Amino acid sequence: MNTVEELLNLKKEKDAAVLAHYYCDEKVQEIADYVGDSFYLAKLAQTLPNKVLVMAGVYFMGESLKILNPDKTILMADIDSDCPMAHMVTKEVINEVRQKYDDLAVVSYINSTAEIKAHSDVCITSKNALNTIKNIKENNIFIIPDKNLSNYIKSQIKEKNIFTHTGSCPIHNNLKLSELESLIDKHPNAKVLCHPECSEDILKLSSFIGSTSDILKYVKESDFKEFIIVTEIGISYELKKNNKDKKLYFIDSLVCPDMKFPTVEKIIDVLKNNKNEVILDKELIEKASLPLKRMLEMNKSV
Ligand code: CIZ
Ligand code: SF4
Repeated sequence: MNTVEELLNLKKEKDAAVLAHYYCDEKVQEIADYVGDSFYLAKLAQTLPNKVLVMAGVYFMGESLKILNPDKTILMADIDSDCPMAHMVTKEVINEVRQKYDDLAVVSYINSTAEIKAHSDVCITSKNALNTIKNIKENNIFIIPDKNLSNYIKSQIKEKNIFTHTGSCPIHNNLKLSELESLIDKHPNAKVLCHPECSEDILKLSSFIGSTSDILKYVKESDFKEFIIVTEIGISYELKKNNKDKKLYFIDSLVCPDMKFPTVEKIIDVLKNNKNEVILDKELIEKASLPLKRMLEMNKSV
């Protein structure tokens, strides 16, 4: 039996589906039942009939699946896949800010731990951040943990008092301006599409700023033929698959090691042995589900 057959049999036997993020290795994206960003996957999971979901992505994504689907078994393809940014803010910081403002909404980027979500009012992803924040009734908005995403939102929404935390994605934030500039020099006609986790210097050079799925949509629908893609390199799999007539240039250094931990072999092993289950306390699930559900409710049409 080959790997694909073995996986198919296991999925049938366990009533399981495999969900993968766009940043995963292409072999994983190839065998996954569903591939997407964290917003899409979180929404989708609620509609899936399967008892077991294997998450090929980082830990906060598995947590979000569990929080929104407490009756399902969520297995991490690799239990060590974690997003460093998710741990860059503490509940003490949130509590301090809450004491300073009455009219405050604490908005946590989905790249945060379940505990931080439980202390937040609403979650955002890079896909729905602008729509969500525009529709929040509070005037003071504390966005955690990503300073780059927050500063970008701040530049787009002037009517709110938005303040930011200090966290950032070590991959997107560390991209050197010179690396992007040299790619632009080589391909001066290319549109530059950037993820909002990039630093302000990088975003200044962009023709478009958006989430992974926004970037995918932009390239597919655009009449332009050349694009420089400034986000994690794993997105190249989906982009190349759908845009054979277009020239796409990627940034070699934009690699998230944790997103590459899941492999097809690990997914098989996890399913066979019921390994790496995401277990969360019932009270934590209840509290953390509120901001996630609020996000979904506020973005029904997005
Ligand atoms: O929200 C996600 O899935 C992440 C981490 C990035 C994006 O822009 O899709
Ligand atoms: Fe976290 Fe950055 Fe990796 Fe995304 S690319 S999972 S934000 S470390």
